[in-house]
Amino acid sequence: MHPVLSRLGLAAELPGAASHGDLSTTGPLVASTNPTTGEALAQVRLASREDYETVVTRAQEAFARWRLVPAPKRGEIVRAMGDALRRHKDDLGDLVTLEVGKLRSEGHGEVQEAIDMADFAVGLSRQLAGQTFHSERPQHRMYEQWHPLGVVGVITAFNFPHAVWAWNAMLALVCGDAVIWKPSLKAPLTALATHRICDAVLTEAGHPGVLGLVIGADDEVGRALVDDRRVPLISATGSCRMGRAVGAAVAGRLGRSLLELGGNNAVIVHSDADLELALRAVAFGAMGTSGQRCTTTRRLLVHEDVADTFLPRLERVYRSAKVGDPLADGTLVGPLIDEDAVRGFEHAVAQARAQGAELVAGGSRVDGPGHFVQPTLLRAAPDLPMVREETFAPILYVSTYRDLGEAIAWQNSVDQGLSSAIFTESFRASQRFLSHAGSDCGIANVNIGTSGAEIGGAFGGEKDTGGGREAGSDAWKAYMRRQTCTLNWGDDLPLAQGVVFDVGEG
Ligand code: UN1
Repeated sequence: MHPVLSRLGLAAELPGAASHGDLSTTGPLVASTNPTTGEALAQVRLASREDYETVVTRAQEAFARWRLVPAPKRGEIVRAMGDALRRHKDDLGDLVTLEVGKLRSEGHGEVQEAIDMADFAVGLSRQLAGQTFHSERPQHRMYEQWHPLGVVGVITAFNFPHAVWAWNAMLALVCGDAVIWKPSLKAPLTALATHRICDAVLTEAGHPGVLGLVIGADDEVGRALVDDRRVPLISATGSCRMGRAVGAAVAGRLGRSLLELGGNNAVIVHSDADLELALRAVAFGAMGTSGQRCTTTRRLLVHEDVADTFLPRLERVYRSAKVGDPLADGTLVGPLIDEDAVRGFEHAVAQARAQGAELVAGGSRVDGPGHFVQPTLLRAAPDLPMVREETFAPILYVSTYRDLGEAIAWQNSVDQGLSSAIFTESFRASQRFLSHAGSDCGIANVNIGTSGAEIGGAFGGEKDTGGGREAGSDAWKAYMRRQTCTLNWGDDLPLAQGVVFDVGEG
């Protein structure tokens, strides 16, 4: 067994559900494999429908007590959680790399993102503030307050197997909610290790069961969670297809969903761009995490005037980028998550070429163990059907433009609306991009790439990206219920809107 797993207390065979301590689960065994080598890291016995029931029952009981803890005290426990993550940062970061294949610095960056979320949530625990309003009625007062919501379901994808849970869980915890996590079956070990570290802190503080984990099949455990009226909020990160199904199911029971789905993000390199910055940002955005971020740069729109300078440089970067072991120094492109992802890559490249795209660099899988592909650059008309699709792989479609209005329209022409960026030195161009008639995405950057957002702002996007906002800003409001309170301290009962309703008593 890999030493990182032993250091994190993980065994070769693990139960796929946990709340206070692990449960002995009853589903089939699945292996978690290292995408770099194709070797199994450990096996997890999946949670069944009944195991889910145990976790949700415990979560409900735990919520009833947890919501009574003052929010700043909940914040202190979240602070201890952040400290526990700090202590395990190296091992957890390496585990992320082992299990999903992102570069070591990105694996460690993910744990840092969770620590940042904990810090953010600690501050927030003293700021869960509502507004007060002036009543139209004399001697009346109106205000709103925010109460804990209940048990929150968090569904996460393989590509951010640690941080995205933290975006949700750290907020939900200071808001007074219990959390049930259903992680991707492609990254169960990271979920187990993360859960155990954070659950130990809560349990020691006297709150077992506030955090629950169910690792199980989508059509069994996922379905049960999404359909469960005891879970008022489902926060789901993943594909647009998944989000459509989850959103419809949760809406069907009039629950609340927070969706963070696919992106088809573009970078515009304008005629006056700092090409050095643009080059580095496009390379990281498009090749980083092997193109498996929802924020990955998938489309590049380059102004005609700089295309002949910029594109050959980009091509050289693509040809020289080192593909290989994500734990090794110097690697820029690690593996895709599995064989299905490699097939998706091959299909996309073949389809784009059949539709008229021209291959500039890459285009093939890399032979050998593991699921490696070459970072791939294609010249393609911006309206090709394949360019409009999100393929979770390092494929970048490049087009040129003459007019900025046309580039912004192309950037907005896809179904998704997550992240966008422009590289320009021009005040006018950047302001046009950021204006209400500019980018239609949830994230719009100037001289910064599409990926790698900080946690301080709200994260999410429009259209098929699902409309949810997670992490910073006021994203916490999704995890609470708002109550409007009107108080009468006078000795009369005036009605709003001047309505008169005089009753007599006989
Ligand atoms: C995702 O891919 O689901 O902005 C999230 C970024 C990261 C989060 C990506 N902080 O690229």
